Amino acid sequence: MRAWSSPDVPSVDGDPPVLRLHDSRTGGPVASMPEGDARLYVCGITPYDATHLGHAATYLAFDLLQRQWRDRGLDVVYTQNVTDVDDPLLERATATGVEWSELAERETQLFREDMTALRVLAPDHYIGAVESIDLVADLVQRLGDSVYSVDDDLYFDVHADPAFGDVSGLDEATMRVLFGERGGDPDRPGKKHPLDCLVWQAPRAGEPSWESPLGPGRPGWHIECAAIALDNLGPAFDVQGGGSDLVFPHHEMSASEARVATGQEFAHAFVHAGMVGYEGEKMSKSKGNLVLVSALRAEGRDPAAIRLALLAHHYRSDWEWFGGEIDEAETRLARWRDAVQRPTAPPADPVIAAVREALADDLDAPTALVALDAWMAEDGDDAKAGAQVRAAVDALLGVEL
Ligand code: 5CA
Ligand code: ZN
Repeated sequence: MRAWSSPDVPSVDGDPPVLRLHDSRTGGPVASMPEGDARLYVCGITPYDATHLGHAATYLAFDLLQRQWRDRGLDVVYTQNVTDVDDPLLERATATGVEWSELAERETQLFREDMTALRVLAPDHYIGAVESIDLVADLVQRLGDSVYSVDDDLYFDVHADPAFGDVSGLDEATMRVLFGERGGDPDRPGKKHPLDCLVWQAPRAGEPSWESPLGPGRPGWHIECAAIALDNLGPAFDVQGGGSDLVFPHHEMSASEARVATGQEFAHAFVHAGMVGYEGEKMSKSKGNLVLVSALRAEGRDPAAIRLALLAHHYRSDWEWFGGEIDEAETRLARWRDAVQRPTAPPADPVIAAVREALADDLDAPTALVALDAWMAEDGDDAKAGAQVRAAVDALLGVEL
């Protein structure tokens, strides 16, 4: 699939500190950060509705991560999927009388436009489920005996992976509840274990299906990401990312499938962004409590202010959008734009070091913003500092002043 175009990232002088990134699997910092190149997979959208601020916040978190890696001189290989065939998409298409593939293409295109406006770095590999049918069928075959059929649907026996449960660390009762709530079918008769997950779904009336060596059908959700990540990044890549709603079952299942198929670990680290809420609940397409990036843009909000409003929250925190944040961010943006234009300002090096230090501490953007606020408010006599700070804010935070 076509991605979108990435903004340029200026280089910043000086030596950035080593990034300490939180790994949800271990609950501590990622044990060893990549050197030379860094491979990142972030779970992409299911394109049945427009990008909301929760999606944007999650993609922004991994945008910050890439900017940190790039600042350290690493070459980043970034893969993201598009779940362009799945139950919720097909249900929405039927409910609204739109062809499912048209709905997927329309919302994917809007996502590209939103990501471009927010200056989010584009993936090197942007891959849809539909274009990955052969990859998925191949991976299912590599799962060998750990796959069994219920009617004509194929299931993965999660206990074929001795490390199953390692990503989320949840107990089985909690897993069962979450599995049922998040697309799984714990109560389906005929399965060996309630947590076994669908890898290939036989054709249903009125739904799309594809021919494959497994018989006709369509991919299960978790195997889609396992197949796309393994194909584009190989096993044992650096970071598997997404929102915290994906820790279980999605990232648990993908990791188990990949481990059984390859005999190697799926990813070194699992990094998750917190959930953005609105009107008292997680912002979600299924509930409809959405604040859309495209709606804010249509209101004439500056995308740089949307970005700043999201950066004011730590990526791992769960937080709620109330609306006033966008006005505050616009005020901050205007203040910063004036401040970097001053003929002289305080020296840039200390504030750039403070921003780098904050971001190296598990991508602590809110602390970076506070350090910048202080610099913007102080007077100084350095004639080059404005341009230097402007470039650093662009490179490290993706905000164009
Ligand atoms: N297509 C799958 C992943 S393979 C999917 O979860 N799609 S999604 O459209 O529902 O979500 C896209 C991304 O946004 C995922 O990483 C998800 O974890 C994240 N996300 C969804 N809702 C929120 C929210 N309210 N706050 C923060 N991130 C969210
Ligand atoms: Zn995924």
